[in-house]
Amino acid sequence: MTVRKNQAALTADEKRRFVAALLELKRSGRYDTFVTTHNAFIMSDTDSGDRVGHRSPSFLPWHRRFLIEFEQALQSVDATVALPYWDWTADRTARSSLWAPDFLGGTGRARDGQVLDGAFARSGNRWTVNVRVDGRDYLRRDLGAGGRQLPTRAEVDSVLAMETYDMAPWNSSSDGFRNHLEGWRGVNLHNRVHVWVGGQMATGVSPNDPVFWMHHAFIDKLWADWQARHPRSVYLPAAGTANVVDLNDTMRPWNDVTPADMLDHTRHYTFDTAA
Ligand SMILES: [Cu+2]
Repeated sequence: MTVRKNQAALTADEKRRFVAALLELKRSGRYDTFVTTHNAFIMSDTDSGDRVGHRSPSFLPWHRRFLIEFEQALQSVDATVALPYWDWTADRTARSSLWAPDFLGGTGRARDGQVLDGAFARSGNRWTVNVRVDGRDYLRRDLGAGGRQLPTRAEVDSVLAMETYDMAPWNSSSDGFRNHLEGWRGVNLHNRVHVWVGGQMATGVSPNDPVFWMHHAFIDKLWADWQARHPRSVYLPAAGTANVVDLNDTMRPWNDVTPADMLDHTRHYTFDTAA
C-alpha cells in the first residue's frame, strides 16, 4: 500500500530514491508528457467554456487522478517510492530542508532565476526544461520573492471550515471550499503557493518543477481532511451542468474516470497522519 508522507519526515534514503525515480522518468521522456498534459488543460480550461483541470469543481478529482498516474509511473521505476507532500504552512521558508541540495535544490540566482544546486540544476544535464513557454531551458525559481508569504495554518483552517464543496457558476468566481482552496477567491491557498515558488511553477508548465507534485499532494490531502471534517458534504454539481464535470461525468484526458471514482483516496494510497 502506498503511504504518502510529509516530505519533512523522509529519510535520506527515501529522498535519494524519490529524486532518482524523477530523474529516470525525465531521462526516458515520460516526465515531459505530464508537463504537456498539464499545460494543455491550463490553456483550455476557461471560466465560460469547458473546464476540467482548473477553475472548476473537477480541479480536485482531476489532480488526484493526475497524481495517481504520475505516482504509478514513479513506482514503475522504483516500487518503494510514494509521492511526498509539502505542508507549506509548516515548512514555509527557503531554508526548509525541502530546498536543500540533497532534495530539490534551492532558489534561483538573481540574474536569471536559474537553480544552481541539487539534482535538477542545469549543470547536471539531467533536467532540461523541454516543454516550455519561452527559450529558457533551465529550471528557475524565485522562492518568496518580494517578501511574499506562504499561507498560514489559520488560513488553511478557515478554508477547511467551509461546508459547501463548490457553487454556481462553478468557476474562478465561485464561493465554497473548492475555489477558496484553489485560490481564485479569498485568502488564496493553492495559487499563492505556485506564485511563491516562482519560475516555471508560476506558469502553465508548472510540473517542470518537481515541487509541483509535493504541492499538489498536500492540496489533495487537504481535500481528504475536508471530507473527514464534513462527512455529509458532497461533490457538486450532481448532474446536468453545461461545460462542467458533474459527479458521474467522465474527465478528459482519461475518459474512463469520474469525480465519483476519485472521492475515496484510500483505494489508492493513505497518508502518514490521520486525516
Ligand atoms: Cu497547481
